[in-house]
Amino acid sequence: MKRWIVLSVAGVIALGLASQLPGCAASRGGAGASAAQKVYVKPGEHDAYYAFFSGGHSGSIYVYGMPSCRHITTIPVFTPEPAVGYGVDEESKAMLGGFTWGDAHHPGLSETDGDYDGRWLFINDMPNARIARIDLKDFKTRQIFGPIPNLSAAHACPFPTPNTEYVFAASRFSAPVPNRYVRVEDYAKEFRGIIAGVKVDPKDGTMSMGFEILMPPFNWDLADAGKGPSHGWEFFTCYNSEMGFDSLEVKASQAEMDFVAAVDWRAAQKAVDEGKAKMINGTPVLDPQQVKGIVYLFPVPKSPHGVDVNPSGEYICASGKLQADVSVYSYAKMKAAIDAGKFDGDRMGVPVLKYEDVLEATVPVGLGPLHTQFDDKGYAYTSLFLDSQIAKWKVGPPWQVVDKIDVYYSIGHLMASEGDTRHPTGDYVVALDKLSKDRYLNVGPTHPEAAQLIDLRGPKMELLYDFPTYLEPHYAQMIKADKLKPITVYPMAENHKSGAIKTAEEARIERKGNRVDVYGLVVRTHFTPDIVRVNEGDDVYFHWTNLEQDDDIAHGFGILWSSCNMQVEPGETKTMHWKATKAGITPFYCSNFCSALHQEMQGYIEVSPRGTPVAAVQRPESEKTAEVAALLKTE
Ligand code: RUQ
Ligand code: CUA
Repeated sequence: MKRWIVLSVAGVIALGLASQLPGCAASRGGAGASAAQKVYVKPGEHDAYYAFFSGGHSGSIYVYGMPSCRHITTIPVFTPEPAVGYGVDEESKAMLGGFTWGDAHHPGLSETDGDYDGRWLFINDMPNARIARIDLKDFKTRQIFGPIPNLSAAHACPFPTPNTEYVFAASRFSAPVPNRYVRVEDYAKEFRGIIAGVKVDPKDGTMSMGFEILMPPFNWDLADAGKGPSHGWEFFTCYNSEMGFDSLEVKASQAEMDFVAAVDWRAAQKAVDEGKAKMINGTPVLDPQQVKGIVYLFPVPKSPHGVDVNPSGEYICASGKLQADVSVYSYAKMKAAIDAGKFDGDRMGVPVLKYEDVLEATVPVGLGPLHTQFDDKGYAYTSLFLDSQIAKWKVGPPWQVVDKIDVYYSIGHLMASEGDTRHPTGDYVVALDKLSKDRYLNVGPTHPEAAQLIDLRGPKMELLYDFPTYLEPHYAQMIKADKLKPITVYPMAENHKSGAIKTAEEARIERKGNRVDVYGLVVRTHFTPDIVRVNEGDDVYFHWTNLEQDDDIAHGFGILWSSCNMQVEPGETKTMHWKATKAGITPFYCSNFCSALHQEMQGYIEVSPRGTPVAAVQRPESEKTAEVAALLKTE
């Protein structure tokens, strides 16, 4: 014991000496020390990239800074979030449409000319077949489109096209279209898959229905948009072309080949515009048995998962997840075979191209290839779920693996910096591991997921950093930070909300029958009005406007004994409903720390027994409004 202590003291001294000797850093700390420097962002400085991680079945988006791997914020999308009142105020509650969860898989940044443009982020809710649009000007969810009719879950979604003309959704499950009672045993006859093209308004990002295509009842899995020469096409993988409806883990792995579906979305939209679609549940659906030239299939070995188009748009990479290869297909060859009409029959009206007519190369990457990303030097990076590795390989002859790195553990997606664009930056790739096992302090049976930052700038991939994520990112995207210019306050001049007021004198409480509307202001450190008189049974709508135009001064509005709490950001107006169920006194307060007198920012709702006469219009006392008016002038 004593000897050990002596030795270890000597060791510490030796280490201390080494650290003072120039040039010894590498031998001392090894890769750890230099890796630490590569992720270190000094206090007060900013990261070079934003990374948007899907939150899986948490229904949210997690925002990280890269390379520091710091979690900056969470954007609520498909799930209520009480801290900010998402799903509590009337507008976001309506947007959630009665759902309280989503399963968010694949963030898709908007693109212009095939590069991320920093305008919007789209994200799918797989089970409820919805797509949300987040505005990157304020990092808020602004539209939730769906449930998309006729679609049983949207996994291959949203994968925007190079000018964000479309986002897509394809059914993970098949079901009767339109949905109706049938026997599950009649699967092959009665069930169908759907590929949906959702149009995006180029001005404001508003999504609307473009077209749907009736597909064979396979499980449609993932997608990617063509770019460059292949712009105008969207590619989808599938498994279960065997059309099994039970024990899929066995039945969906029987056939040697499944498929990629290639959709010519311009042709599909044209067919709809020419009236060739059938309306099903208010949605134009194209049937490939009748409408030709909109979709084709080509074979992919063994239940593929990911499909990824390389930056030049020439190659389509799909990996059979039960294989050890990535199959690389040539867009030019696919197009030539289509133009020559070289088909090998069809599946429910969708022409099938021959494997050997479209294949360019197979790359022996390792076991369980799932997804592929790209850099700026002509290399591809494929995640290997079974091997828990990433393989780096050359896009082009001799189509060989040049490097591999271990990840911890069981990688699903991987994402490269600007990795889905025509110009990936080649700086980093992040491994999104499905299992973290022992990598973090034990927090009980539910472990966090693990993400790992890997440096791509040297000749070999280098693991820089591990960081845990909450349940459960699938895909993520990384965009250069300087492409985003988020606002810090909502300009008051642009606030046209119907409940907004802009001066203290306009503050008032109006009654119509049982409905009471409170038009009020929140300003450091006062609610105007701070006394609200209503009757038992009233439906009270609070419209609070935060008149502040200072960075980071948000106020909260929380009502005791209720589920009512929300945040009102500078320049914003939000409306919240509260039911006066019981006579008595109910306090409310500012729930978001805003100033030294934050604790004083409070008020009372006085609820009188049913039938007590209450004024149709109440105004806060004039001396109080004058006080607030004076406060505003000094701002
Ligand atoms: S999927 S790995 Cu949506 Cu690949 Cu999860
Ligand atoms: Cu306003 Cu705290």
